[in-house]
Amino acid sequence: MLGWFKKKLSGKKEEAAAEETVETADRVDAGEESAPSSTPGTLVPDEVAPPMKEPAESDEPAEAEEQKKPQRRSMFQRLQKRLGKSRNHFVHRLDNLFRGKKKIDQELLDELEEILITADLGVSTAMDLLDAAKDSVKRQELNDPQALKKVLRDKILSFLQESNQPAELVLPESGPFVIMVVGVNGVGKTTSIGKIAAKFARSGQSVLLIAGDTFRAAAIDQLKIWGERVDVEVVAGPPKSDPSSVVFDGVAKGVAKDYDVVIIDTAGRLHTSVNLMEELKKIKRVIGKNLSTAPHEVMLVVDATTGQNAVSQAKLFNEAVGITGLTLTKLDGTAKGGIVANICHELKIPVRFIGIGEQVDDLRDFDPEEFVDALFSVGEESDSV
Ligand SMILES: Nc1nc2c(ncn2[C@@H]2O[C@H](COP(=O)(O)OP(=O)(O)O)[C@@H](O)[C@H]2O)c(=O)[nH]1
Ligand SMILES: [Mg+2]
Repeated sequence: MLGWFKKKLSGKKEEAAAEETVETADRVDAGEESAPSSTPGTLVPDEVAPPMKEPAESDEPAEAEEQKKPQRRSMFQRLQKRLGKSRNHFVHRLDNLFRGKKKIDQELLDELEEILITADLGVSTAMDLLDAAKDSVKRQELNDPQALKKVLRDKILSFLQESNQPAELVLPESGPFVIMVVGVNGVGKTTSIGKIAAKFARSGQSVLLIAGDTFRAAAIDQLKIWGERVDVEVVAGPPKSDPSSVVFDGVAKGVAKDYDVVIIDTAGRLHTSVNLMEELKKIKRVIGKNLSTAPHEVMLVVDATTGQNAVSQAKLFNEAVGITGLTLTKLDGTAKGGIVANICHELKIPVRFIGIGEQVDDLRDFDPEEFVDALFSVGEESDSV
């Protein structure tokens, strides 16, 4: 686990929030399991919760350990299910390749190469994986094709882990934690902001949202609707107003009223537009005027269904505003789950969250191990069905 904002949680909010609200969020698990559960070190608990305004039912707090397991398991299965398409596409093809094969020969390696290259891992990541597989074979570690699957799993995991850095490294000593959210239109910025706000709010943090996407009235309204839904405040200006001045006012309010977390939505016209990048740079500078250390996180949201395009977006936004964390959305609707490995391997930017649906609880803390397990166990599950 990334332990997102652990430090902040263990600070002033410790008593009020840490124990009680982590439990609150966890124990109301959309009816799948009623067991209380919490993930140590995670401020933004990743368990399913009901619609925000519903009061949490009381619960016995701490027979947790035993009861956690089934709940974790159900969360894992949910992730597994949502990643279904990716699993079918990639891991399933691996399973088909390995099934019935007794030895690793050139033909198998050629087919493996084709699967990896077409799995949206990107050519260089696919080649690195293939090299790892060939190396293991050469070193006589392997003779059984199934063992090759494990080599691939472990290598993908190492790609995901190498970019994994806790966000608490950049947490401010005092004042709000400011997240600037960027990304092209339609990737899921506003939706993800709503979901992230819900996570913080459930953890007892005060959250302020800023509607920095001022180009369309609908974009402002959409953020306001999320604000109401998850019960957090939204600062917005009139449509077409200067985004920098809305952001300036919003951050000023966040500092003056001592919010814990401030999340800024921005416009996302095509990344090929020079103006957008210039505008984002300006917004970033303006954020720092009221709080010199901010933004503490520049989060890029990318849509996993766009495959390699997500990687080129990440490169462009990174050059313009310096991306410190990623949210990868729509992993529920794509066979391109391999893109996660590619992004981590090529860009070395940590993935903070993954979106696996449109609802408020469809955003998960990204956990490399859990992700790889969900991806790779898909094949196993479909075998047994
Ligand atoms: N299936 C799915 N849809 C998502 C996810 N995240 C966002 N969306 C949908 O993507 C569409 C665009 O989202 P929006 O937040 O408006 O994107 P923005 O233009 O970047 O702010 C909306 O219909 C969202 O409901 C996700 O993880 N899975
Ligand atoms: Mg939006």
